[in-house]
Amino acid sequence: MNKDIIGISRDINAKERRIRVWPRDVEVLHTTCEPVTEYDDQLHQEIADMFLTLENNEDGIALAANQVGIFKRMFIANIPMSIMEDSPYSPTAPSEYSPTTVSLVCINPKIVVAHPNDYYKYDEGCLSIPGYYETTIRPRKILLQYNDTRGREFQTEYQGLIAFAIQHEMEHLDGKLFIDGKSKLKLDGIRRKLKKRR
Ligand code: QAP
Ligand code: CO
Repeated sequence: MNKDIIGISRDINAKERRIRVWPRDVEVLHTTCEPVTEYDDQLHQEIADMFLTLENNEDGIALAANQVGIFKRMFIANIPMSIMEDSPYSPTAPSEYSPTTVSLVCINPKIVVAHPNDYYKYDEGCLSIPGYYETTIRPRKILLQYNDTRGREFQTEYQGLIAFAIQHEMEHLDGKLFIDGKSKLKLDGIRRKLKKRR
């Protein structure tokens, strides 16, 4: 994580946090996050903790606050360019910062426009449901409004994998998982599959 780029102090000593997993921590994962109003040191500590946690989890590319027990409307992403075969993902690509990874912190995110009739297909997974994947489609292009780490407001258009990740993370903030709404039979099957893997 480059703290200068995401706008938080270099002095923060990040701590790894435990990623909550389904079904054990389902209550936390089903908790709706609250809007961020204070852009203070505590918020910056939590963001640094989230980045360290994501970086320490192999194959993790995005993380929502409630996945580590923080009930604030924010998520981060750290997406390797190598899996973003559909670049350019955004007109404001920070490629001059890091040629290999796209990092993102979105606070109080709101989708302003989800372009209709154009979908992106990806093998969806979740750090809170490790070992389970399912091919899913989501709108390919979104216009996102969000605040940065100091509370400044932005609107950016995203597409492809990064837009897919943003939509997945925003559902976390509303207490939703991508397996919610599936039949009991299907959920039992997923549960069994996850248990076997441990
Ligand atoms: C959400 O997902 C996402 O099952 C972030 O064993 C999903 O970082 C964004 C992971 C799809 C874009 C496309 C999952 C790691 C990580 C696993 C993740 C696992 C290890 C998932
Ligand atoms: Co997830």
